[in-house]
Amino acid sequence: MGIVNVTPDSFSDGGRYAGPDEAAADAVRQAADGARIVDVGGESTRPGAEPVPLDEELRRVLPVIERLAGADDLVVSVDTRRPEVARAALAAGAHLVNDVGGLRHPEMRAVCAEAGVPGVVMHMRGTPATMQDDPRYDDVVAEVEAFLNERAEAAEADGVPSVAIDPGWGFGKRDEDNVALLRAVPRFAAGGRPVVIGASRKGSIGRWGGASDPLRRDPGSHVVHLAAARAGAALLRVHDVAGHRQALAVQEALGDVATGPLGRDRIVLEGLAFHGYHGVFDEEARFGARFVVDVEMRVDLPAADELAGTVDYARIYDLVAREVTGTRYRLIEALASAIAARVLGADARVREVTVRVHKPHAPLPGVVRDVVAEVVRRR
Ligand code: HH2
Repeated sequence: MGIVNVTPDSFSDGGRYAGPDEAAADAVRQAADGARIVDVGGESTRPGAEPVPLDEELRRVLPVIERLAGADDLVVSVDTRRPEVARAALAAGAHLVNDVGGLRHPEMRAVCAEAGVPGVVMHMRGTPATMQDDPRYDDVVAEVEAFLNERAEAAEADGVPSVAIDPGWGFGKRDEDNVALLRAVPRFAAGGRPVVIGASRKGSIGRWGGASDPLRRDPGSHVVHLAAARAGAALLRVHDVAGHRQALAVQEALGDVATGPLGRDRIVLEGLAFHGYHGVFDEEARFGARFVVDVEMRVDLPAADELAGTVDYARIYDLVAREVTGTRYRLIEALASAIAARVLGADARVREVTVRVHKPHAPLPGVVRDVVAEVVRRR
């Protein structure tokens, strides 16, 4: 997700564009660099920022979104806390709403539900004006997780078709809170909702990396976002799209040289069979079919003969069973990746997991022995 801040005062790139033509052209360039989504925002939410008037926010974002409407292969997101802005942006051609307010406003949820578009729920402590005034948590991961689950469930109950969750890097967080939340990405992803991380050029990176100028924080942003991707984040909100694309591609090419040892040993559960209701057709939702799952985990197995020291495969079986029978997915690859996220979230000792979902009775017009989707996810 590339960032298009149409603001005079964003912390790293405020005042970047002379007008909407330049902002729209930059969005198209970011898409060419590999962004799948461009996030257009008209209000800075940096620490200490005051809200901008509604008509000013509209005046900033709408001309850019109008210019992007209909562009091929470009998903446009609007970064706003206001239902009025979200509604106008969707009418102008935006496809998704990114709300740093966490879709707390009922009207915001109604706007997404009526338009049938997904929303991003982000966690923030307080408001941008006050959020960095000595934030403290008893257990930051548990508190953020409870908030995200509650807000996402409320949005889904109100008819928002899909919800991504974002722990809100730097939004009322100390440096150590950001680290704890990054470590917890597999736990957030295990809930099945796509996880967003947006650390790009933010203060922690400047402090750790000795870079007071936000424009010099891209290398540190790459490091945070590579870790987030390895942990299972589905979306990275970034300024430097080309740089992130390159860093992700190199990480992929290096395999375990980049990610650390995978674990010498394997635990494999093979041929777990269930009746599930996955598929794109209505009949599949109604009658269901047989799905078979294999899970292969890379771990370092202990020498001692103790269950507590190893991955309990009965627990893994239970979570696969719950995912296959409890939730309906249209795609078996989505089911496979949800299972992989759950496995990584269930046990920190699993370094990598391969999940195969077989759909031997896939509705196809000829004789087929099997259809399989395989995903590999690494911590
Ligand atoms: N961060 C910012 C704005 N919107 N949305 C999500 N989902 N996650 C984030 O971490 C996030 C966000 C703040 O960054 P930026 O847009 O670069 O700066 P500013 O708020 O000053 O415009």
